[in-house]
Amino acid sequence: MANGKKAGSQKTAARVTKAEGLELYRIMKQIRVFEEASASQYMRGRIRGFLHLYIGEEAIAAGAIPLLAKQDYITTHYRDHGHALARGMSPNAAMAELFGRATGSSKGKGGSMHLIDANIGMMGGYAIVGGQLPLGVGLALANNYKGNDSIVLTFLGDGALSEGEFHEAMNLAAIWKLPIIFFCENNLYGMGAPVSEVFAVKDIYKIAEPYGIPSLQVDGMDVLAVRDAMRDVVRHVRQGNGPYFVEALAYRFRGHSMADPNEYRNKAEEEFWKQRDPITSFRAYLVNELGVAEADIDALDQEVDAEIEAAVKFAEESPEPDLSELHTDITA
Ligand SMILES: Cc1ncc(C[n+]2csc(CCOP(=O)(O)OP(=O)(O)O)c2C)c(N)n1
Ligand SMILES: [Mg+2]
Repeated sequence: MANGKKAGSQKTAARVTKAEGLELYRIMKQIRVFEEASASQYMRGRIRGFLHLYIGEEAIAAGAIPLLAKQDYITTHYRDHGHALARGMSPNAAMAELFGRATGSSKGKGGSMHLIDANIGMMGGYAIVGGQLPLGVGLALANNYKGNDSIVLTFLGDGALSEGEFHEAMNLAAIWKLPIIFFCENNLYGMGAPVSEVFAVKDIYKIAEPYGIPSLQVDGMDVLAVRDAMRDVVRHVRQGNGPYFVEALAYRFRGHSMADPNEYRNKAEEEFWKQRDPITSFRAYLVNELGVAEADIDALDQEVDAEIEAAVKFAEESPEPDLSELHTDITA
Protein backbone atom coordinates (compact mmCIF):
# COMPACT_ATOMS: atom_id res chain seq x y z
CA MET A 1 0.00 0.00 0.00
CA ALA A 2 1.15 3.48 -0.81
CA ASN A 3 1.97 6.08 1.75
CA GLY A 4 -1.02 8.02 2.96
CA LYS A 5 -3.56 5.92 1.16
CA LYS A 6 -6.95 6.74 2.59
CA ALA A 7 -9.38 3.99 3.41
CA GLY A 8 -12.91 5.34 3.46
CA SER A 9 -15.92 4.23 5.47
CA GLN A 10 -17.28 2.34 2.50
CA LYS A 11 -20.41 0.37 3.28
CA THR A 12 -20.24 -2.36 0.69
CA ALA A 13 -22.41 -5.33 1.56
CA ALA A 14 -21.38 -8.67 3.01
CA ARG A 15 -17.84 -7.95 4.08
CA VAL A 16 -18.45 -10.26 7.04
CA THR A 17 -20.63 -13.29 7.62
CA LYS A 18 -23.53 -13.04 10.07
CA ALA A 19 -21.52 -14.89 12.69
CA GLU A 20 -18.50 -12.61 12.27
CA GLY A 21 -20.73 -9.54 12.34
CA LEU A 22 -22.41 -10.65 15.54
CA GLU A 23 -19.03 -11.30 17.12
CA LEU A 24 -17.82 -7.78 16.26
CA TYR A 25 -21.04 -6.39 17.68
CA ARG A 26 -20.62 -8.48 20.85
CA ILE A 27 -17.12 -7.14 21.42
CA MET A 28 -18.22 -3.50 21.03
CA LYS A 29 -21.24 -4.03 23.23
CA GLN A 30 -19.18 -5.79 25.91
CA ILE A 31 -16.79 -2.84 26.03
CA ARG A 32 -19.65 -0.31 26.18
CA VAL A 33 -21.56 -2.07 28.95
CA PHE A 34 -18.37 -2.81 30.90
CA GLU A 35 -17.48 0.87 30.86
CA GLU A 36 -20.96 2.11 31.71
CA ALA A 37 -20.88 -0.24 34.70
CA SER A 38 -17.40 0.90 35.69
CA ALA A 39 -18.51 4.57 35.52
CA SER A 40 -21.41 3.83 37.78
CA GLN A 41 -19.22 1.89 40.23
CA TYR A 42 -16.74 4.78 40.17
CA MET A 43 -19.51 7.20 41.13
CA ARG A 44 -20.31 4.93 44.07
CA GLY A 45 -16.68 5.14 45.22
CA ARG A 46 -16.00 1.46 44.62
CA ILE A 47 -13.39 2.17 41.95
CA ARG A 48 -10.74 4.67 42.91
CA GLY A 49 -7.90 6.44 41.14
CA PHE A 50 -8.32 7.41 37.50
CA LEU A 51 -10.89 6.02 35.09
CA HIS A 52 -10.72 6.91 31.39
CA LEU A 53 -13.61 5.66 29.29
CA TYR A 54 -13.30 4.44 25.71
CA ILE A 55 -17.03 4.92 25.01
CA GLY A 56 -17.45 6.00 21.38
CA GLU A 57 -14.18 4.43 20.22
CA GLU A 58 -15.17 0.75 20.48
CA ALA A 59 -15.08 0.14 16.71
CA ILE A 60 -11.30 0.53 16.77
CA ALA A 61 -10.58 -2.20 19.30
CA ALA A 62 -13.22 -4.50 17.82
CA GLY A 63 -12.13 -3.87 14.24
CA ALA A 64 -8.40 -4.23 14.80
CA ILE A 65 -7.59 -6.57 17.67
CA PRO A 66 -9.36 -9.80 16.62
CA LEU A 67 -7.16 -9.80 13.49
CA LEU A 68 -4.06 -10.42 15.61
CA ALA A 69 -2.72 -13.92 16.08
CA LYS A 70 -2.23 -15.57 19.46
CA GLN A 71 1.52 -14.87 19.50
CA ASP A 72 1.15 -11.12 18.82
CA TYR A 73 1.51 -8.33 21.36
CA ILE A 74 -0.40 -5.18 22.24
CA THR A 75 0.89 -2.16 24.10
CA THR A 76 -1.39 0.77 24.75
CA HIS A 77 -2.25 3.86 26.77
CA TYR A 78 -4.31 4.29 29.92
CA ARG A 79 -7.65 4.24 28.01
CA ASP A 80 -7.15 0.51 27.83
CA HIS A 81 -10.30 -1.38 28.89
CA GLY A 82 -11.49 -1.84 25.31
CA HIS A 83 -8.13 -3.15 24.14
CA ALA A 84 -7.89 -5.65 26.99
CA LEU A 85 -11.44 -6.95 26.55
CA ALA A 86 -11.12 -7.22 22.77
CA ARG A 87 -7.92 -9.20 23.30
CA GLY A 88 -9.83 -11.65 25.46
CA MET A 89 -9.27 -10.52 29.04
CA SER A 90 -12.28 -11.69 31.01
CA PRO A 91 -14.62 -8.96 32.28
CA ASN A 92 -14.26 -10.55 35.72
CA ALA A 93 -10.46 -10.11 35.78
CA ALA A 94 -10.72 -6.59 34.32
CA MET A 95 -13.48 -5.39 36.67
CA ALA A 96 -11.74 -6.90 39.72
CA GLU A 97 -8.59 -5.05 38.66
CA LEU A 98 -10.52 -1.76 38.54
CA PHE A 99 -11.85 -2.53 42.01
CA GLY A 100 -8.29 -3.21 43.24
CA ARG A 101 -9.10 -6.80 44.21
CA ALA A 102 -6.80 -9.82 44.48
CA THR A 103 -8.64 -11.58 41.64
CA GLY A 104 -7.84 -8.78 39.18
CA SER A 105 -5.55 -9.20 36.17
CA SER A 106 -2.64 -7.73 38.17
CA LYS A 107 -3.88 -8.93 41.56
CA GLY A 108 -5.45 -5.52 42.08
CA LYS A 109 -2.12 -3.73 42.03
CA GLY A 110 -2.38 -2.14 38.57
CA GLY A 111 -5.84 -0.65 38.31
CA SER A 112 -7.73 0.78 35.36
CA MET A 113 -4.77 2.30 33.52
CA HIS A 114 -2.59 -0.81 33.70
CA LEU A 115 -4.53 -3.78 32.42
CA ILE A 116 -1.93 -6.38 31.55
CA ASP A 117 -1.86 -10.11 30.95
CA ALA A 118 1.21 -11.51 29.22
CA ASN A 119 -0.58 -14.84 28.67
CA ILE A 120 -2.79 -13.19 26.07
CA GLY A 121 -0.13 -10.82 24.74
CA MET A 122 -1.77 -7.83 26.39
CA MET A 123 1.44 -6.16 27.47
CA GLY A 124 -0.19 -3.32 29.26
CA GLY A 125 -1.80 0.01 29.41
CA TYR A 126 0.59 2.82 30.42
CA ALA A 127 -0.19 6.13 32.08
CA ILE A 128 2.78 8.07 30.75
CA VAL A 129 1.67 9.52 27.44
CA GLY A 130 3.80 7.79 24.78
CA GLY A 131 5.37 5.37 27.28
CA GLN A 132 3.94 2.37 25.44
CA LEU A 133 5.73 3.34 22.20
CA PRO A 134 9.34 2.40 23.04
CA LEU A 135 7.99 -0.67 24.86
CA GLY A 136 6.20 -1.73 21.66
CA VAL A 137 9.37 -1.15 19.65
CA GLY A 138 11.34 -3.23 22.19
CA LEU A 139 8.89 -6.11 21.86
CA ALA A 140 9.09 -5.87 18.06
CA LEU A 141 12.89 -5.88 18.25
CA ALA A 142 12.73 -8.99 20.45
CA ASN A 143 10.48 -10.65 17.87
CA ASN A 144 12.99 -9.88 15.12
CA TYR A 145 15.88 -11.08 17.23
CA LYS A 146 14.13 -14.35 17.97
CA GLY A 147 13.21 -14.70 14.31
CA ASN A 148 9.55 -15.44 15.05
CA ASP A 149 6.59 -14.04 13.15
CA SER A 150 4.92 -12.18 16.03
CA ILE A 151 3.91 -8.61 15.42
CA VAL A 152 3.15 -5.75 17.79
CA LEU A 153 0.12 -3.49 17.75
CA THR A 154 0.85 -0.31 19.68
CA PHE A 155 -1.99 2.13 20.26
CA LEU A 156 -1.40 5.80 20.89
CA GLY A 157 -3.56 8.85 21.34
CA ASP A 158 -3.17 11.97 19.22
CA GLY A 159 -1.59 13.58 22.29
CA ALA A 160 1.39 11.21 22.07
CA LEU A 161 2.35 12.54 18.62
CA SER A 162 4.04 15.58 20.16
CA GLU A 163 6.14 13.45 22.51
CA GLY A 164 9.80 12.98 21.63
CA GLU A 165 9.57 9.26 22.19
CA PHE A 166 6.99 8.95 19.42
CA HIS A 167 9.59 10.14 16.92
CA GLU A 168 12.33 8.03 18.46
CA ALA A 169 10.09 4.97 18.31
CA MET A 170 9.09 5.60 14.69
CA ASN A 171 12.70 6.16 13.69
CA LEU A 172 14.05 2.98 15.29
CA ALA A 173 11.14 0.93 13.95
CA ALA A 174 11.85 2.23 10.44
CA ILE A 175 15.63 1.85 10.57
CA TRP A 176 15.38 -1.69 11.93
CA LYS A 177 12.32 -2.57 9.83
CA LEU A 178 10.49 -3.85 12.90
CA PRO A 179 7.17 -5.69 12.87
CA ILE A 180 5.08 -3.04 14.61
CA ILE A 181 1.87 -1.20 13.81
CA PHE A 182 1.57 2.28 15.31
CA PHE A 183 -2.17 2.81 15.64
CA CYS A 184 -3.12 6.41 16.41
CA GLU A 185 -6.59 6.82 17.86
CA ASN A 186 -7.25 10.39 16.86
CA ASN A 187 -10.22 11.40 18.98
CA LEU A 188 -9.56 15.08 18.20
CA TYR A 189 -8.56 16.02 21.76
CA GLY A 190 -5.76 15.40 24.22
CA MET A 191 -7.49 16.20 27.53
CA GLY A 192 -9.01 19.62 26.75
CA ALA A 193 -6.66 20.50 23.89
CA PRO A 194 -7.93 20.20 20.29
CA VAL A 195 -5.37 18.42 18.11
CA SER A 196 -5.64 21.19 15.52
CA GLU A 197 -4.30 23.70 18.05
CA VAL A 198 -1.45 21.67 19.48
CA PHE A 199 -0.06 19.61 16.61
CA ALA A 200 1.48 21.22 13.54
CA VAL A 201 0.79 18.37 11.13
CA LYS A 202 -2.71 18.62 9.70
CA ASP A 203 -3.12 15.19 8.12
CA ILE A 204 -1.80 13.05 10.91
CA TYR A 205 -1.34 9.87 8.90
CA LYS A 206 1.21 11.76 6.76
CA ILE A 207 3.51 12.06 9.77
CA ALA A 208 4.83 8.62 8.80
CA GLU A 209 6.01 9.75 5.37
CA PRO A 210 9.44 11.21 6.25
CA TYR A 211 10.22 7.98 8.11
CA GLY A 212 9.42 5.96 5.00
CA ILE A 213 6.68 4.18 6.94
CA PRO A 214 3.53 3.48 4.92
CA SER A 215 0.35 4.83 6.46
CA LEU A 216 -3.37 5.23 6.03
CA GLN A 217 -6.34 6.96 7.58
CA VAL A 218 -9.52 5.12 8.42
CA ASP A 219 -12.96 5.90 9.84
CA GLY A 220 -12.63 4.79 13.44
CA MET A 221 -16.40 4.88 13.98
CA ASP A 222 -16.93 2.09 11.44
CA VAL A 223 -15.88 -1.32 12.67
CA LEU A 224 -15.81 -2.84 9.17
CA ALA A 225 -13.71 -0.02 7.77
CA VAL A 226 -11.17 -0.55 10.55
CA ARG A 227 -11.23 -4.31 10.02
CA ASP A 228 -10.81 -4.07 6.23
CA ALA A 229 -7.90 -1.66 6.53
CA MET A 230 -6.19 -3.60 9.30
CA ARG A 231 -6.42 -6.94 7.54
CA ASP A 232 -3.99 -5.67 4.88
CA VAL A 233 -1.83 -3.84 7.39
CA VAL A 234 -1.40 -6.92 9.60
CA ARG A 235 -0.46 -9.03 6.58
CA HIS A 236 2.03 -6.40 5.37
CA VAL A 237 3.77 -6.20 8.74
CA ARG A 238 3.75 -9.94 9.38
CA GLN A 239 5.40 -10.54 6.00
CA GLY A 240 8.45 -8.70 7.24
CA ASN A 241 7.95 -5.42 5.39
CA GLY A 242 8.57 -3.27 8.45
CA PRO A 243 6.30 -0.92 10.42
CA TYR A 244 2.99 0.65 9.46
CA PHE A 245 1.18 3.72 10.77
CA VAL A 246 -2.60 3.87 10.99
CA GLU A 247 -4.71 6.87 11.97
CA ALA A 248 -8.33 6.24 12.95
CA LEU A 249 -10.67 9.19 13.30
CA ALA A 250 -12.93 8.76 16.30
CA TYR A 251 -14.48 10.60 19.23
CA ARG A 252 -14.76 9.87 22.91
CA PHE A 253 -18.31 10.50 24.00
CA ARG A 254 -17.41 11.25 27.63
CA GLY A 255 -14.88 13.52 29.26
CA HIS A 256 -11.16 12.76 29.29
CA SER A 257 -11.55 10.94 32.61
CA MET A 258 -14.26 10.70 35.24
CA ALA A 259 -12.75 13.84 36.78
CA ASP A 260 -13.35 15.93 33.63
CA PRO A 261 -16.48 18.13 33.55
CA ASN A 262 -16.11 18.09 29.75
CA GLU A 263 -16.84 21.77 29.14
CA TYR A 264 -14.48 22.52 26.25
CA ARG A 265 -16.33 20.86 23.38
CA ASN A 266 -19.35 22.35 21.73
CA LYS A 267 -22.62 20.48 21.88
CA ALA A 268 -23.16 20.48 18.11
CA GLU A 269 -19.83 18.72 17.63
CA GLU A 270 -20.66 16.15 20.32
CA GLU A 271 -24.07 15.57 18.75
CA PHE A 272 -22.54 15.12 15.28
CA TRP A 273 -20.33 12.32 16.54
CA LYS A 274 -22.97 10.70 18.72
CA GLN A 275 -25.13 10.38 15.61
CA ARG A 276 -22.35 8.16 14.31
CA ASP A 277 -22.31 5.88 17.37
CA PRO A 278 -20.35 2.82 16.17
CA ILE A 279 -22.61 0.37 17.97
CA THR A 280 -25.96 1.81 16.87
CA SER A 281 -24.82 2.12 13.28
CA PHE A 282 -23.36 -1.38 13.15
CA ARG A 283 -26.53 -2.78 14.67
CA ALA A 284 -28.45 -1.17 11.79
CA TYR A 285 -25.96 -2.66 9.34
CA LEU A 286 -26.44 -6.14 10.82
CA VAL A 287 -30.21 -5.86 10.45
CA ASN A 288 -30.44 -4.06 7.12
CA GLU A 289 -27.48 -5.44 5.20
CA LEU A 290 -26.89 -8.85 6.74
CA GLY A 291 -30.48 -9.73 7.59
CA VAL A 292 -29.80 -10.47 11.25
CA ALA A 293 -33.01 -10.66 13.31
CA GLU A 294 -33.50 -7.87 15.87
CA ALA A 295 -34.40 -10.56 18.40
CA ASP A 296 -30.96 -12.18 18.00
CA ILE A 297 -29.25 -8.88 18.73
CA ASP A 298 -31.54 -8.25 21.72
CA ALA A 299 -30.59 -11.68 23.06
CA LEU A 300 -26.91 -10.85 22.65
CA ASP A 301 -27.45 -7.53 24.46
CA GLN A 302 -29.03 -9.39 27.36
CA GLU A 303 -26.18 -11.88 27.48
CA VAL A 304 -23.64 -9.05 27.67
CA ASP A 305 -25.64 -7.21 30.35
CA ALA A 306 -25.73 -10.37 32.47
CA GLU A 307 -22.02 -11.01 31.92
CA ILE A 308 -21.05 -7.53 33.11
CA GLU A 309 -23.46 -7.59 36.03
CA ALA A 310 -21.80 -10.84 37.09
CA ALA A 311 -18.36 -9.22 36.69
CA VAL A 312 -19.33 -6.40 39.05
CA LYS A 313 -20.63 -8.91 41.57
CA PHE A 314 -17.43 -10.97 41.18
CA ALA A 315 -15.30 -7.87 41.81
CA GLU A 316 -17.39 -6.75 44.79
CA GLU A 317 -17.18 -10.16 46.41
CA SER A 318 -13.47 -10.67 45.76
CA PRO A 319 -10.97 -10.09 48.56
CA GLU A 320 -8.59 -7.15 48.75
CA PRO A 321 -4.95 -8.11 48.10
CA ASP A 322 -3.22 -9.46 51.18
CA LEU A 323 -0.74 -7.15 52.87
CA SER A 324 1.98 -9.73 52.11
CA GLU A 325 1.52 -8.86 48.41
CA LEU A 326 2.88 -5.37 48.96
CA HIS A 327 6.45 -6.35 48.16
CA THR A 328 5.81 -9.04 45.53
CA ASP A 329 5.99 -8.62 41.74
CA ILE A 330 8.52 -5.82 42.03
CA THR A 331 11.56 -5.72 39.77
CA ALA A 332 14.44 -3.70 41.11
C1 LIG B 1 4.33 12.38 29.60
C2 LIG B 1 2.98 12.81 30.07
N1 LIG B 1 2.61 14.10 29.94
C3 LIG B 1 1.40 14.51 30.36
C4 LIG B 1 0.53 13.60 30.92
C5 LIG B 1 -0.86 14.06 31.36
N2 LIG B 1 -1.85 13.53 30.42
C6 LIG B 1 -2.55 12.43 30.70
S1 LIG B 1 -3.57 12.03 29.45
C7 LIG B 1 -3.09 13.33 28.51
C8 LIG B 1 -3.71 13.58 27.17
C9 LIG B 1 -3.37 12.55 26.14
O1 LIG B 1 -4.26 12.65 25.07
P1 LIG B 1 -4.27 11.62 23.89
O2 LIG B 1 -2.92 11.06 23.69
O3 LIG B 1 -4.92 12.29 22.73
O4 LIG B 1 -5.18 10.41 24.39
P2 LIG B 1 -6.73 10.40 24.74
O5 LIG B 1 -6.83 10.69 26.20
O6 LIG B 1 -7.40 11.41 23.90
O7 LIG B 1 -7.18 9.01 24.43
C10 LIG B 1 -2.14 14.08 29.19
C11 LIG B 1 -1.53 15.28 28.65
C12 LIG B 1 0.94 12.26 31.05
N3 LIG B 1 0.15 11.33 31.59
N4 LIG B 1 2.17 11.89 30.60
MG1 LIG C 1 -6.82 12.18 22.03
